[in-house]
Amino acid sequence: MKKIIILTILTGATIFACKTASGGKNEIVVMLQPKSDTQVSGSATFVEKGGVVTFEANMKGLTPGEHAIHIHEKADCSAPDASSAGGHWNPTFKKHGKWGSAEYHKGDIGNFTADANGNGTIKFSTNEWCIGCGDATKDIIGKGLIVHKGTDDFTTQPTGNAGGRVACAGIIK
Ligand SMILES: [Cu+2]
Ligand SMILES: [Zn+2]
Repeated sequence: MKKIIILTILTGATIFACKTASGGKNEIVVMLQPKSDTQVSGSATFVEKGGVVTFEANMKGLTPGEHAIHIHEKADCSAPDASSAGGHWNPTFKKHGKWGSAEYHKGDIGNFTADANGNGTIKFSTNEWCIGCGDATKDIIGKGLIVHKGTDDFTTQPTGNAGGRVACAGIIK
């Protein structure tokens, strides 16, 4: 019995070592669920490599045109209007704005365009996020990904006046 337990521990340690050795790549995939009586759905992938997180989202069921997408404070998508996800994720206590400008929230990804068929995609990379590093100013785990009905004007505080929440995903492993 004792031998079996030791073997299990050793095997677990080996698996962990292999995972760490494979270039330190860290990945999470989340599914966007429709909110506010819409048909918006999709998936998003976050991949961390070499201190940079690359985010890509693919969505369908949108109204054609520009839509805002942000990371919000909580991974809670339970409310029909996704209000349960809270406000924009803002661990550094900045004003809402356009990413890369003087002030912006860590969740201010920005806008993307949905085509005439309602399909949209966005890709974004940053070294200001991490996946599970535990640094509260960088860690996206436990936050919520929100797609909006409208466009972020990058000016209105603290929301960008992006309108209702049409899709939501909890960023949880
Ligand atoms: Cu938002
Ligand atoms: Zn914001």
